Amino acid sequence: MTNSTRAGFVALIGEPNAGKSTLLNRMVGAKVSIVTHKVQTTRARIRGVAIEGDAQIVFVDTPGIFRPRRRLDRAMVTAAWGGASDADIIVLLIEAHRGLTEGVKAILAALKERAGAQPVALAINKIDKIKAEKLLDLSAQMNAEFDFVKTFMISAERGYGVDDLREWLAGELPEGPWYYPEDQIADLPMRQIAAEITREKLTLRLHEELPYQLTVETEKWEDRPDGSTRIDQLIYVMRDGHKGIVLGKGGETIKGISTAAREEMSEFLGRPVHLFLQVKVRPNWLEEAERYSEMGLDFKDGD
Ligand SMILES: Nc1nc2c(ncn2[C@@H]2O[C@H](COP(=O)(O)OP(=O)(O)OP(=O)(O)O)[C@@H](O)[C@H]2O)c(=O)[nH]1
Ligand SMILES: [Mg+2]
Repeated sequence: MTNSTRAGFVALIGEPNAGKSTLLNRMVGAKVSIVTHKVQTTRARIRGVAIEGDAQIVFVDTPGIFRPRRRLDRAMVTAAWGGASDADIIVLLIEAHRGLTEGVKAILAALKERAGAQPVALAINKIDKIKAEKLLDLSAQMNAEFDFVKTFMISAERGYGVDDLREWLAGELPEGPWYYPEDQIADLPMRQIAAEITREKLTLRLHEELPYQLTVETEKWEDRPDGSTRIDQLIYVMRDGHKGIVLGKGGETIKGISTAAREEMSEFLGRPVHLFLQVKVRPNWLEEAERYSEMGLDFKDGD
């Protein structure tokens, strides 16, 4: 055999909202990780698979890295660093218009401590938001702070520079057999993807702290003989008042959320979906180990 394949893991790390999930979805060519304009959207590690020539690149989307306060925050940040340590290559995403923030500095300091573990590339994202001449200054400033193996200027949303990044990553990965079958694009269980879709719609429609105080779990999944799927999900909130807000006047809010989520699930699955959402008040869900395992997080990481 003269044909040799390459395969490996690329961790996308960065501050919340940097565009990691947007980039993962673009690389994979499908929406496997939810995206919102709010910080701390992604809660666990999500793998998406891209193929570039003879290379299989497994992108690992991670929660944003920030100063954690709650147990959930700590578990998320630990999951992000765990994603980095398992990877062959790390890509640090920063936002072009925000530049070298305090949060980015903190991440660079942590990267320096584990220096040499893996090569780290820099992706300056959201270049559609700033003028080209400013980008060169930012790139120089970043490279003075850390020894990046390579710097890319991209727009994950518009697709600029993304092909270059993917081609470069493919060439850097070690030779070896592919990790996943050719047609697999994600390794998240369907029921978890479905829960994430609903959480995205909740996060988009609810305000302030509420999105951070709820979680969604898929309770039941039934593929019916008529070709449709029935999905039952629970939305855990912390207070009665929150339940009222999620439901909305006459159930209007939850109805809108349910419709949006159902449509996206149908599209993803390629079959009609009947979605049943139930809101449950669970004051202490943030301290329940089972909630974390459902999210794909380790409860003990929050200690
Ligand atoms: N203008 C612009 N917006 C972008 C770009 N990439 C991502 N965004 C937007 O930035 C916001 C955050 O994107 P996400 O992909 O959810 O960011 P993230 O890094 O995964 O965020 P967390 O999961 O919270 O850590 C969304 O509103 C995206 O649409 C880009 O290249 N240009
Ligand atoms: Mg994300």
